[in-house]
Amino acid sequence: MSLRSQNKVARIMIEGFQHLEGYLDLDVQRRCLEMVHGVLEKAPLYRPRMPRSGKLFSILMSNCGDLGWVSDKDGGYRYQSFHPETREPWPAIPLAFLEIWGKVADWPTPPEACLINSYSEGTKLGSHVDADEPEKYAPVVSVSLGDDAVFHVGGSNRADPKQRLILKSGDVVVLGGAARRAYHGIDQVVPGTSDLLPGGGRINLTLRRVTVA
Ligand code: MD6
Ligand code: FE
Repeated sequence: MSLRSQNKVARIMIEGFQHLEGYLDLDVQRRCLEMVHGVLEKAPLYRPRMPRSGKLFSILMSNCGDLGWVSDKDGGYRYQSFHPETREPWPAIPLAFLEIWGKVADWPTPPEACLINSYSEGTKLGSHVDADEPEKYAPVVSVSLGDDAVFHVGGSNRADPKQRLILKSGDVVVLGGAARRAYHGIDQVVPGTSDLLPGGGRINLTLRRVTVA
């Protein structure tokens, strides 16, 4: 029996969790990155604030799609149709991202939101459940570009044991089924592990269905 099947290097076993390693080849990753840059020209990255405390996130964010996920001190976590700083409507979701959803989501309607997370060295994303979408059953599809990230995923209670895996550039993760309600986050981004982004760092896209069709 190999080490892997003996559980020394365990595969994540949560119903509805899929880690599609190397799903996007380098050419597609480069095209996706160009499209991200196109979106960010119209909807620049900004640093959101936590609800109530007003504490700044360590990562930068933007969105494309009819709806974008935003957070600030007074309004809290929510979806809205415009950029919180420019007040302009979010740009459309590029076709290439819609195609990824079409291939992996197994869901009849298209995503309405694509959140863009940008990590520089030393930034992380605390453990959370994606729970701000009225549509609770559609999966969330995530695309990783750039440096490796240490991702954790646990159960539906914050204290449940967590499993960790490395997300590499071109990996796609699907959180559907029970995994849709699982706590997850990014512990760290490992510098110098990819040269896709000229200055290093990592970009993650999460595609979501927000409204109940
Ligand atoms: C990230 N990802 O990879 C953060 N959420 O930067 C998420 O928070 C996430 O990977 C829902 C579904 C998949 C994810
Ligand atoms: Fe998430």
